[in-house]
Amino acid sequence: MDIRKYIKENGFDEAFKHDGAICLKGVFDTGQMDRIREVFEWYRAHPSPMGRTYYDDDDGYFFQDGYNHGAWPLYEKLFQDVPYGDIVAALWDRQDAWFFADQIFIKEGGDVRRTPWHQDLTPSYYGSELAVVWTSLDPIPKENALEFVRGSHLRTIYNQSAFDPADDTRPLFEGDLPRLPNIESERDKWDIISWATEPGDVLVFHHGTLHGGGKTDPCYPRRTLVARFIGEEAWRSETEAASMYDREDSGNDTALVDQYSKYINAVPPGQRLNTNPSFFSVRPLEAQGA
Ligand SMILES: O=C(O)CCC(=O)C(=O)O
Ligand SMILES: [Fe+2]
Repeated sequence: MDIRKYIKENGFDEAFKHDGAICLKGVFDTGQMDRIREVFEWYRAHPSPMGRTYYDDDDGYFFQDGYNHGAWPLYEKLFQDVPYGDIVAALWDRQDAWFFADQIFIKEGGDVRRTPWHQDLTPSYYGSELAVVWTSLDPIPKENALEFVRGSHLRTIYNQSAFDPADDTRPLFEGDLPRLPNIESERDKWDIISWATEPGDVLVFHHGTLHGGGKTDPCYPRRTLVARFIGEEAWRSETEAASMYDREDSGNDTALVDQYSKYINAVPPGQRLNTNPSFFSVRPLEAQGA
């Protein structure tokens, strides 16, 4: 498949700009999904100290891990076989992209509640070329899908969610960021978009887009490999990434945020994020003549 053509002809680049979330259908073939599964399985078998479960009183299993530096060489190899770079570069109308962060999510083994609404962005960086590529190994019906608030990446940056079972909007960070709105209790007031997906489909969203994950049930587990990217238009702001964190009761989330803050804080304020060589270059396969 000519991904750049598919993205242009269907206006996904414009949709990404305005909506902050898109769904590309059938872009990875079964061989490429096998490669994604290999990375996912390695990652699952080698969790980082930041890996943690949530909502342990619930029936099912909900695990998340991120900034697992041991996984980075596997991601780097994956991008030689699977055209992640082509997707994000085409969405930004660029020839270059840089890897920014790894992550996995597992929801399986029973009923697992919704993932609270949140953004993946903090005020320490910003830009139009920030993309999360979200690929599930499992088919996902619309009622269980990851959901997005259309256009929210162009508006307020909220505090993040502490994933408190009793209060989805309880802030994770100290400081004066606005608290997350209770989107779930007033869904009709928000322009929510989502898609049923099959393995091979890919969701791409801006780091600043409000998103929340649907529940899962025993028939529909959700195992997801996430890759985050930055482009030329991705900037370090004046805000220190770690300065606002509530260290008292955020559990491993604080360690996770600290870990990725190191990479962001290594970039001087006002500079492009890609000046940090830790964020390795991911050339589109097409540009390499593949
Ligand atoms: O899979 C989920 O439920 C949450 C995914 C998410 O928050 C993310 O990919 O950033
Ligand atoms: Fe997220």
